[in-house]
Amino acid sequence: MKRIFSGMQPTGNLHLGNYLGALKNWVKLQDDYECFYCVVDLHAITLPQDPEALRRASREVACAYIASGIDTNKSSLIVQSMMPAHTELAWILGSKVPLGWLNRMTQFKDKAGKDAGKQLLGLYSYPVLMAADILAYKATHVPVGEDQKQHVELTRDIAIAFNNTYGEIFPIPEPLIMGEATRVMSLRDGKKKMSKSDESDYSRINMTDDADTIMLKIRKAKTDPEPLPETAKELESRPEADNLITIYASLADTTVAEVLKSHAGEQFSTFKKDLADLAISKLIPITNRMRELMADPAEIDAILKKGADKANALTQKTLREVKDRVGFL
Ligand code: AQP
Repeated sequence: MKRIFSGMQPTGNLHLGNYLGALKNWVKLQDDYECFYCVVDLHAITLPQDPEALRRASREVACAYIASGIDTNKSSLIVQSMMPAHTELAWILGSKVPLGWLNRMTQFKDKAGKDAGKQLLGLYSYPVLMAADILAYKATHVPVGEDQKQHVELTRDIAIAFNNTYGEIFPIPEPLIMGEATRVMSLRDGKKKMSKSDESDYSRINMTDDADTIMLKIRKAKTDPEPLPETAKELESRPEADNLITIYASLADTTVAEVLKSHAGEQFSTFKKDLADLAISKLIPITNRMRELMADPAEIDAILKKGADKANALTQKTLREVKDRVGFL
């Protein structure tokens, strides 16, 4: 059986990168896989969070999943902290992870900056918890954006190490990196990933932005003075132009080559107008649905409880198996 696990952190507003790099693909996978889509709140607290804001953001992420097309009759919506097996398994797996493996993780290096020694243990051991998230479900596939590929590769190494020591328990999960927009870049700097934690709100399109804000942010997005080229090759040295065209292709469910076929030679002022119209037509219905869902937190909590019941049954079974192999009473 093919099973999916993936998640997003409730660390602020979800943005177009989360949507195009992950969420949009999750929706497509629902018919072919058994899917568990998680709000990873334990990961969120590896950086400081206000408790009330965290609670609200956790429900908001769940609403974004549903509003984007996750069908709760097909897929399970879950919140990481409601399944104790995630953290218990993380501890057990941690006993198989050499520090050298964690030292290679670029996300920690990026987030810790020059002051790694002052960072908290949770941020450093984040990838081990992510491995436990995936392996507790015996997931076979993990749809992620390009930025999370390294963590899924580490999960594979941990699963192999564990299986080698204790016998075959875990399938070796495959990363699924799908679509044109595997790494959406900041609207202010085409070399930087679009991210929730970027100080500038103009660097990203939030899934809660209204139509005027989307229009303004795209109009202000950094570009260069050249018109749209004829081939993708010519975009290699133009990161901002490349980013906007890739976003267009992904939103329109087409390819960069197709976008260039119909827009080559156009000035960016014209193209940005088309892009804004397209983004608004795709995102605003999701934003409106999110708002409706957020008005009924009891309904969201009931959906998350149903997901947790199913996920707890499955992950406790994995955990029991692991504990038996390790030799716990
Ligand atoms: N810019 C992006 N392009 C494509 N995919 C992206 N993802 C995130 N940013 C981009 C994908 O979204 C999923 C959930 O990510 P996350 O919210 O758990 O964590 P993150 O990758 O740390 O997201 P941010 O926005 O960069 O958060 P901060 O600023 O808090 O670190 C993942 O599948 C990820 O690949």
